[in-house]
Amino acid sequence: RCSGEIFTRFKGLITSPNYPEHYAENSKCHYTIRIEQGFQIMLNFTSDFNIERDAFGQCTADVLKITSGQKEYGPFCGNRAPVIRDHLSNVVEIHFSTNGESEGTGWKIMYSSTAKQCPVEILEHNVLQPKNSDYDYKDSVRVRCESGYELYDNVRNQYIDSAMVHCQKDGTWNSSWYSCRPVDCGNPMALRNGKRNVTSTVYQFLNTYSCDEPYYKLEENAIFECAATADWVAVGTSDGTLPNCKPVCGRTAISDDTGRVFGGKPARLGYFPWQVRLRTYDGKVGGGALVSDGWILTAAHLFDGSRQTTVHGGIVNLQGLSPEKALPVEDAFLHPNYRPQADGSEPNFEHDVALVKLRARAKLGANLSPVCLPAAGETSPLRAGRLGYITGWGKTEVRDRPIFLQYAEVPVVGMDKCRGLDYRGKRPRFTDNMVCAGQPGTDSCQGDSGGPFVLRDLRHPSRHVVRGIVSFGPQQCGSYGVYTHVGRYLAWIVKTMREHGSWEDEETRA
Ligand code: 4AZ
Repeated sequence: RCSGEIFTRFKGLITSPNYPEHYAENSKCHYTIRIEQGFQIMLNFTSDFNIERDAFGQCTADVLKITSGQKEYGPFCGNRAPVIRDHLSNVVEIHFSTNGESEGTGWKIMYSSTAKQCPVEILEHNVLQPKNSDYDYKDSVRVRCESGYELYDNVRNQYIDSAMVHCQKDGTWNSSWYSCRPVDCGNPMALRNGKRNVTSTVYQFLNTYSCDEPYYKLEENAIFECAATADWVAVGTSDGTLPNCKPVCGRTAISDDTGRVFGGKPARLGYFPWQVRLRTYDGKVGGGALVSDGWILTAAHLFDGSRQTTVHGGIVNLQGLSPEKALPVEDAFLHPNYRPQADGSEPNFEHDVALVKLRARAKLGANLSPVCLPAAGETSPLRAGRLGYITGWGKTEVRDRPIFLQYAEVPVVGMDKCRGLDYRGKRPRFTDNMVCAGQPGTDSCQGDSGGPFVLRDLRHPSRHVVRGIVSFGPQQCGSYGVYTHVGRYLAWIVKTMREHGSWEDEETRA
């Protein structure tokens, strides 16, 4: 009489037979609660609970058991009401059996139900609309992704703006084919003379640029983050331009085996990596010094006959020079005040300085890298006695045209030493824009013109700075030579390089 009853309402009351009077002996009762799928049942025992225990206090005499899906509760007996906190499925079975002996007053269950709830997070990095503290069966919600992520439909293989999803009977969302994918910034821009270092190109990953050391050094900010906008954005600075790999100047591989050009000795590759050789269209040869990856500092007088010139760099040996190995030249800029014949027949080397612009930036390395320019304000006469290197393929004691680049160490001397020399009867002008250097037996000579006179940078002793340009001297070499005082022309050099310092297919930077 107590079996087979099925409860289908969303809430209700179930009691043992005769409750709250004593239940019958030798009975087997079975009740079922079965409500709509997608809902779950909660059971609540009232406190007046009384089921007979056996002689050992165990639940073998009269027994209450509850099952729901895979879950089993009980056996229950005694006089303390059990507590079941779980949400059970939409079907619950209640079994109550009694034996033949004395009995208790039984039990009373109030049951209720709620819709099955879906999780409040559907996808990682999702944004839900509406945003509720809980979602029930049959609830619908619009799914988007948070900033930096995009909603992807893995079935149709496409990005979509949003999707409507539903909380299903089983408490899950029908969202399994959607995901929030991080935006992809793609490969960051390549850096000239540098490298990208990126582990991933998606949202919030970093790219750190580095330069091809030791010939280039990083300037400015080098860390970029993949932003929500799918752009690489500079970290820590407001301006988003690419960093710059700046040529490192003044590096030399020379050891202390100094030679004593005229009185010099052959150089090895890398000793004077800034040294270049110029040959003008009318056959005049001379030297020059790379002062950046695109500019050569030289003497203006080399261009007296022709403005066209061929430049070779990164070499010490002139054998096997071919036009194909030349660094293509774009233009030559002479100092605007240079006048080779200022007053009639007397030679004039005042402002004997020129810049040659290469058609493309040179790739720097151990054999080709620039010398440093003087610092701003280094315009006073050089201190007599300071030693520097002169280099060139000019005339030596034994050969008019040596094959190997020659170098020698010479001191700066007072201008009186140069003034007193014989210039084949001519009287060139001497000014503060010139430096006199050399010593008996060691000198620059014909063919060295335009080449650099470099001094160690007193502040950075590993660096060499071009302080002079081989300009002129007596016909008879071997004593003293006159050099253009580079520090006096820094403003013109910097201005010229800046005004004409852009190359095609390079982005202009601020
Ligand atoms: C020249 O004719 C030349 N002794 C260069 C340097 C010196 C003399 C002549 C210095 O190119």
